[in-house]
Amino acid sequence: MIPKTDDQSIERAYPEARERYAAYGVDTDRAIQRLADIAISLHCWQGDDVGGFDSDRELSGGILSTGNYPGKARTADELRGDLDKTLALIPGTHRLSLHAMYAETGGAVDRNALQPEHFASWIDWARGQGIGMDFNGSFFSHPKADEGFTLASNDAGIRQFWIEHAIACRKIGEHMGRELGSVSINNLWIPDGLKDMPADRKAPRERLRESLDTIFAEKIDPTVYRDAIESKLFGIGSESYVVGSFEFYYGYAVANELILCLDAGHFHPTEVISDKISSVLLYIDELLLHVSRGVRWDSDHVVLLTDELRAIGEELVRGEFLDRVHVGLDFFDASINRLAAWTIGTRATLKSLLLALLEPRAQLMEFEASGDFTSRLALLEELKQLPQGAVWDYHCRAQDVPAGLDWLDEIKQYEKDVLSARD
Ligand code: RNT
Ligand code: ZN
Repeated sequence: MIPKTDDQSIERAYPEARERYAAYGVDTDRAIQRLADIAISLHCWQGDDVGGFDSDRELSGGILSTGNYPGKARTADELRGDLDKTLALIPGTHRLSLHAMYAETGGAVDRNALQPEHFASWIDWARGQGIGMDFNGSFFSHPKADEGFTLASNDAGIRQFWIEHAIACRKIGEHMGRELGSVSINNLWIPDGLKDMPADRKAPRERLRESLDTIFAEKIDPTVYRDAIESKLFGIGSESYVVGSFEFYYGYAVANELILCLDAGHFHPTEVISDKISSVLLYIDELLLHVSRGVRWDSDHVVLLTDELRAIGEELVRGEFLDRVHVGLDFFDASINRLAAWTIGTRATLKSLLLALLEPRAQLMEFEASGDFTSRLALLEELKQLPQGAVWDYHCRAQDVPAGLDWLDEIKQYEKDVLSARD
């Protein structure tokens, strides 16, 4: 049985929690106020297993969505309906990260010819929701990506096609930013790489650099639009070599003043992005995160409140980086209810930020500065026992969204009323 929360006990528990935290010098009211201002960019592609609407092709590009849970969105209207429901279950005002392959063209327009008008319904929807939008070029699940190479291809025609796509995406992102009055970040990720040992690691990287130089040649007003580039270590079918590695894009981002995108699943399994944030932000202005959860590999499992997610939240808060780091999500699980996947992952991401905002930072810093590592460790461990759940529930109710697990019933109901009619 899943217990329901009740507003009275949430109201009763909060003042007590506030007092417990106050004893550590932490102001819970301020923490939830700050949390309310953080926008997470929800990825449209959890809603339909990275399918998109511009073709019926299988997902390609070395990423894989597994599972066949019923009720997947089949049209843009269905996906928007699912997002409406999901956004109503998450405290705060967030954003939508849309992939180019979700264009509403009826499949009649190829990716290099996409125009802002093909996203008019999405922009109207976002305006209605009062949210901003981010964008992503789609360099996979397309006949011209079948050889595994796009912007780094040795075929000039293929390269040109994807350069045109990337440029079209920049214009679309700029349009979104202007229309919605909120800076739009356009992230570029390409799958280019090789299954087995390359003889030449250099030439594809030179070609990629040249393609990017062409793509980014035109400057766009940074108050409405920014470019991000996403690195990767390996993919399915690109186990031995990925052209757009971390070093490649970090260097390119520094040299060209672009936003770097760090995906939590794009590094060696014991390597964590939480430790990279404070280093890369010494050399670049802004970061985009793809918050994800790899299980043994870049499996894009639904994000949970793991140690690493908590460490990411801590870094953003402790380093005072919240205004320089854009938090986006990137996971896709087709084995569970897709709205629940979004809800669990986004709520977990927000919880990690709340926990970080509830840290007695001054005290921890003082222990560290005085070399009292014993107290630092003891305090960090004790903090896990404080009534964080009471603060979270209170925040959810104050934001008029379900507390506790109450959202689950709503999703089950939606599954009965809406999703079950889809199969
Ligand atoms: C792939 C990258 C990329 C994609 C999305 C769909 O490994 O993480 O961000 O997941 O663009
Ligand atoms: Zn990603």
